[in-house]
Amino acid sequence: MSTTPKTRFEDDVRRLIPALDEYRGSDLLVTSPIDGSELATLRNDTVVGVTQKIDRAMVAFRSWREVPAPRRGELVRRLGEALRQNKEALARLVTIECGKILEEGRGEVQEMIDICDFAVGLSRQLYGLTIASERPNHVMQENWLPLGPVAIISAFNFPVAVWSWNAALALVCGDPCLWKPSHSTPLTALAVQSLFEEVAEGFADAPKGLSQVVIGTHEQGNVLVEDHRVPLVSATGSTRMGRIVGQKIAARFGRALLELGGNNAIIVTPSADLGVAIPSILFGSVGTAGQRCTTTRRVIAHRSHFDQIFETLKKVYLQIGDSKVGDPLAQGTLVGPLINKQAFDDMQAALDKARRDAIEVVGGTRTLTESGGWYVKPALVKMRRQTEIVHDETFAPLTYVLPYDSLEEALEIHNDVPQGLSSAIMTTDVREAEAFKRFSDCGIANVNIGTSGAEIGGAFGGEKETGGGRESGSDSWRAYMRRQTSTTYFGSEKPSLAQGIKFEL
Ligand code: UN1
Repeated sequence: MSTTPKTRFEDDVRRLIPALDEYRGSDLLVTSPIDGSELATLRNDTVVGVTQKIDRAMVAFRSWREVPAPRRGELVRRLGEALRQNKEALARLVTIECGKILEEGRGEVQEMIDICDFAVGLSRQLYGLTIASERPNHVMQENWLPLGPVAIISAFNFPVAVWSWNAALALVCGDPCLWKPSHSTPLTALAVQSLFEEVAEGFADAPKGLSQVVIGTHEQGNVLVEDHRVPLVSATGSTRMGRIVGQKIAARFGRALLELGGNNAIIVTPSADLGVAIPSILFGSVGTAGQRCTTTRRVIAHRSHFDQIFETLKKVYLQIGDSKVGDPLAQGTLVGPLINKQAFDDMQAALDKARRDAIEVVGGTRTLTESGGWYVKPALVKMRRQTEIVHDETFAPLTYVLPYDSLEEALEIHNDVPQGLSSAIMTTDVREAEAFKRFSDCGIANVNIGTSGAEIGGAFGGEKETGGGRESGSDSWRAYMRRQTSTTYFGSEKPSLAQGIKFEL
């Protein structure tokens, strides 16, 4: 697949990171999952270096919070414009660095543009309340004020979009950003940082250090997590990571916004329109090579069409495995590589466990071994019941198909996993749809729409081990500000006390 492995993507990296040489070092080898070729070797930030970046963010905060919010929005509008102009090149770099197909790379950059547009509007709508006071000549207000530097710890699978959901909101809210990208995808972060810096340089109100990138692993991330000057840490990744980060932040009374694992299911009822259900299951299950937190991992199908649905999916899974797995830059590819060997090993381990109780296993084997990347044929597993392994999130294209007899049972199976991110039901029965929305314990509950591919306008996140955070649309911006209740007395009489208390000399 690759011609000259070491140089194949050099131009793509250079085009978006003109100052690449400044970041070079010998700590962090960055490779492309497409063919294993080296993209760059970077220098990690030192612990002292990260602390200095927090110092800089604190200085930036002092001036940025004084800039009127609509003006802060103007900076984000310009960032959105820069992203529009560089959409194709950045999408390509996303594909090169994390392996998702180019079409999805474009979708990811589009999500960044969308959230910038959203945040620009928001910059004129950071509304507080006026509250009726129980006392004469008093007015009560709720004010929303900038919070401080926000740490954004992001994962490899959405290497740039997740930053933008946080950063676009944080910036209009008056907060500087410190971004610790996944150690697998630091180059896309540096590319976005370069775009940001170019925009910020032409914007007199933007202080130095308004957005900074921290390169490294969990060691560098930990400095952000433990520093009390960082009031909010927004972390996306595994439940394992979230459990550690969440506890550390709680110990210093910081605020954590956690987006952790998912184990998303689609219930397919007898009334489902299969012309709607099957494509939704496919995109949700094998899209992004099963490496979205919203990936469909379980299909819970009514026993009356359990076999039929499995057979229909099996046919398409085999077809995809034979002809649609490959170079994510090539047209026609639907499934790119896994991020690394570990992801492949984890998938094989899950399949080994699943086989013990499975009725049938389709796909799941390695393919394109000569490519230098970890490519797999998507796996479809027909299960008798929801065994222990089905409770785990395996970050790969591995879909379990489970039977159910009554809607009540389907809902029980649905909620009986530790994660609570996304969910869906395929039905043409309004009663089933409404019952599902009320009963699903997930942050996202869709009807006749798959589990992945949420729009930015809604609040994104989930319950239980998914971590409870909400980012992106709706009123998620509130997480990036501090709420203040203020009561003002504007009368000239002796002021009265609340609750009718008399306190006379
Ligand atoms: C993720 O996988 O971390 O809803 C985010 C979706 C995308 C975001 C996924 N908009 O699938």
